[in-house]
Amino acid sequence: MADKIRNLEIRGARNVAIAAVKALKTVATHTKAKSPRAFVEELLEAKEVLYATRPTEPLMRNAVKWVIRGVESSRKEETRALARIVTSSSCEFLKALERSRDYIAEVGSRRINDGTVVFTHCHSSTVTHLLTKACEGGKTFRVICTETRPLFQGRITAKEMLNLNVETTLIIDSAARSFIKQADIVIVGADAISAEGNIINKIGTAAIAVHAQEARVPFYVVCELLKFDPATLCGYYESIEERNRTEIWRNAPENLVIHNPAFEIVKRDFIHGIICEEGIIPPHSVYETIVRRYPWVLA
Ligand code: RUB
Repeated sequence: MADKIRNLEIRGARNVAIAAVKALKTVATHTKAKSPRAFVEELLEAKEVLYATRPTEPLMRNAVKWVIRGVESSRKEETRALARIVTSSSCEFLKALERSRDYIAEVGSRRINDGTVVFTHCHSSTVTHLLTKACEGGKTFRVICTETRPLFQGRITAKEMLNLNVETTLIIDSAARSFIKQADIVIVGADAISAEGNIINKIGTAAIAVHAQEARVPFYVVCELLKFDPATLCGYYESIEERNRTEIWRNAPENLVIHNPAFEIVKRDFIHGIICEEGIIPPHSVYETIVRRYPWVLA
């Protein structure tokens, strides 16, 4: 599972978190640990392997933390009983994630009306779920999506929209400023939320946010609040994954410096609202919402 996450067979923050939780369930199902202590060590080892797959994935880290926390706080003294806790808290987590995604789609789809032009970037399963919901609600809207170099995740979005019979336009990333004027709303996903209420998403998102502000097009982020990274409270910056240079140019001259960051920060000043499991909230209220709703994330 870790290999699949690392080489992007499984991608997008939500899917990565779901895969990690399923991996812990597999560890629990197949464990040969002879003592509860050995079982917890197996889980902690799995945690390290999963954490090392992609650095900019706090939802995955929070998910793993939630499941392991259930085991560590339990008073059960048999390995089998602890394994059952992993299974039940994994299922609980996945169900809660599903409920959040549905509520986000319900709230966010109210911002789409007949004739709305939606601009998006990359492929976010949360964004496409929202657009699917709007479509199922009988709304006729149009989508503009960027191709999202170097790995073209925008094509996944385009295909999904075409499967829904939504009129879709694909543009190159550098055409964003020219096309943003046609949009009524920008909706993007997120990989991480920081303590200041900034978000981290696919490289290219920040330029789109700037263009949206210049063109006075509202810019919304849709994501579960569990993408919050508690380490940012302690002064750490979210680490930005640097991917292989060959994704940009396979046989590039060796002495050419190539940078390939997968993500970047969008400052909260550009964000009209975060559409999450609490509804639409301003970015600066993220921390209070986490304290109230997910205090264990801060532990
Ligand atoms: C995907 C990406 C998505 C977020 C949100 O990047 O940046 O916008 O992960 O997705 P990559 P979701 O393809 O490098 O993983 O809403 O599905 O969590």
